[in-house]
Amino acid sequence: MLSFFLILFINIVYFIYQLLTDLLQKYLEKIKNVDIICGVPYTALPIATVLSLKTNIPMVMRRKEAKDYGTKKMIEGVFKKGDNCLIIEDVVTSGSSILETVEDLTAEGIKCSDVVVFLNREQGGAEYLKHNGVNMHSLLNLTDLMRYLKEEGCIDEKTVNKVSDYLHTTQVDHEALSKSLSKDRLYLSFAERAKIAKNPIAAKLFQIMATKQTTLCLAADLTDSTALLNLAEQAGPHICALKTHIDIVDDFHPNLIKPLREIANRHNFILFEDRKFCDIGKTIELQYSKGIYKISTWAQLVTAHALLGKGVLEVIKKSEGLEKRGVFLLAEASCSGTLIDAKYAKSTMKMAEEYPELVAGIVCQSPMFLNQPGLIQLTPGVQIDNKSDDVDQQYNSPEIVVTEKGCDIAVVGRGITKAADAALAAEKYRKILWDAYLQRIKKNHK
Ligand code: 6AU
Repeated sequence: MLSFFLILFINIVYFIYQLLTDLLQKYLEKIKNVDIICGVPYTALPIATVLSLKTNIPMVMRRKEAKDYGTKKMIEGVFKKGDNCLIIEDVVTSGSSILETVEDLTAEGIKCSDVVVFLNREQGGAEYLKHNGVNMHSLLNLTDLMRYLKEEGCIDEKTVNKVSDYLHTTQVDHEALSKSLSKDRLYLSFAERAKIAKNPIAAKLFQIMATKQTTLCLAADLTDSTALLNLAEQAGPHICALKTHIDIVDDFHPNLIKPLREIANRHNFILFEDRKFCDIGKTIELQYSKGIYKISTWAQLVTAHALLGKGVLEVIKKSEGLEKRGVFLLAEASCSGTLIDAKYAKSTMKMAEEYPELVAGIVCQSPMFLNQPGLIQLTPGVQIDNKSDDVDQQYNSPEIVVTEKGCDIAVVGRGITKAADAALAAEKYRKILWDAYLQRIKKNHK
């Protein structure tokens, strides 16, 4: 007897899923170029699974938490960067779960412009999604559902009115939602973000970016000090920061710092030493302020790894040197084969949030943080002509990093240092990056 009811139950569930996925399939015909589908975890997962089996369109799965073993990926499945993903959801109220899914998919380079939902509760979710660039298609909305149920005699007029009153009084607060959108750093201007930044160098950088109209950080990876000074002079008018690896300069002498600072002051850019500190606090303290480089006395910005914990930020905060300083924590790398995973990136982000006065931003490859407009996303691995170098570096174009990867400041090295005319190349990168930024913020200022 028990097995009879079990089989009956499974058949009913199967029948319902078949029915729902038949309806969904109709929508797939309307929405062009769907490469993959993804159900919003967890209720929509089985629906997306049945739809995937039926249509032969591959499915990816979003985890709510990264695993703490194995691959630790947030998105599981087979996909390519640039794939168009159709999102599936059962019921929509505010749309925020859908946007969380969109955020994780976008971080993997997957495009998400459409979502199909079974039931729209008509409480403002569709408008909120639209505002965030996602079109919502619903099979049914609550008003129609009430009407059908009443026509079939399942509910009376009183219940319909009750539901309708409820919907009117529980609309999603659009003002609060648009305020939260306006906090999204991708749509705020640098001038606005300068006022929000808690780290003084980040605030200064935002001001420089806004006034010089540049989001270009030059990676001046040269080994000769005269060539380094010449490059700083030529590119100076086009950049907001000059990033050095000071320990690669063959003929380094402390006397190099004075003219370098003079050029930086004259052209109004920040000196940034990409030291990528990663050691116990005491050692970093020495590496930061002692030795021949005395980084703390001239570099307003430095990079650091979060791998060994908070010690790095504690000592950079307290060491002797310049009064105002900032740190960029590295949360994602541009090279192939990196061991950094999503969980590590999230932990790095958490560490950054604990030191708002010190951390100027995050070195990363995707829009990891959206609601912290005071932080800067620094993205290396940017070049127009190449997709990779002959070792492990991977490049994206300047437009893509700004419009799709969430980059605020782009780091360009060999794209400029190897060009026949460094000043011309720097101006070319500056313009492309700036135009892409203007396009991006337009969304919020329409
Ligand atoms: O444009 P390139 O490839 O000539 O130079 C890229 C610069 C180099 C790297 O040390 C640095 O960016 N970099 C970083 C940074 C800035 O920390 C992180 C990363 O993931 N990839 C990367 O290339 O100076």
